[in-house]
Amino acid sequence: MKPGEILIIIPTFNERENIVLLIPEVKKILPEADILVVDDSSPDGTGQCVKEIAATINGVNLLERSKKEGLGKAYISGFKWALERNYQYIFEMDADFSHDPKFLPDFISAIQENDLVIGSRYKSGVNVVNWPMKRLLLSYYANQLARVVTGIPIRDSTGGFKCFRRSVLEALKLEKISSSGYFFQLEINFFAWKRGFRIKEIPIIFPDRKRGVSKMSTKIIREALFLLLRLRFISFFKRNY
Ligand SMILES: Nc1nc2c(ncn2[C@@H]2O[C@H](COP(=O)(O)OP(=O)(O)O)[C@@H](O)[C@H]2O)c(=O)[nH]1
Ligand SMILES: [Mg+2]
Repeated sequence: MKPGEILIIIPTFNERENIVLLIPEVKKILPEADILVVDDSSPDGTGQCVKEIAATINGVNLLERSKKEGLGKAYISGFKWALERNYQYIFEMDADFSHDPKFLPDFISAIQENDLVIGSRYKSGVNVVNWPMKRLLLSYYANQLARVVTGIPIRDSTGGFKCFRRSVLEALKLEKISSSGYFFQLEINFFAWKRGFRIKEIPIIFPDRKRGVSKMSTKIIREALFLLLRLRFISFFKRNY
């Protein structure tokens, strides 16, 4: 892959301890990739930290947003940033090491024959390590429900370790994406599936974060239920999404 073709977008909110370790690790495994950290003005100074790293490591960028608006909005501004430039393969990745950079080369091989590659916690059994049982059951059943309700043939629709071909993001009407939380992931997968893009799930192992805190909230769960109903409706009545 040529330099300037791969962009890894990492959304952050209070991830200082993680991001300082993650960026060098990603660069070690995929030196040709550029990185874009989308930070929602984290009070812990994540943004400043990234600026310092960017001064020493090539291809590291920071997109600062003025307030915390959720994962979906952060990604959408990251996607726009990528599309304004020449990137062909655009990744989503969490900052907290639940997404191990060692899997990045697997995505690169799989994207050669596909348009969207999804790192899947539930492709071969359940590959989640150290999550509280309550959290695991919530995630697992939310994904099962998403499959039954929308018909989407994907086992892990809410995960955020993904690689898109540019063409998928170009086709997507970014301003129409309604979810701000994690279910934004399902919304995009649903769209890509409806549009007939080639989607592949590859197995990943997902350990819980060791540093910092999760941003999961009940607001996200509520939003998810509404999204499921809406996608169900679209699945039934509309051919085009
Ligand atoms: N920019 C931005 N990043 C966020 C926001 N919410 C979560 N994140 C980031 O999204 C990634 C996944 O969030 P995390 O809290 O680890 O979710 P969990 O693994 O499902 O508990 C992490 O890198 C977070 O820092 C947000 O509102 N804005
Ligand atoms: Mg996490």
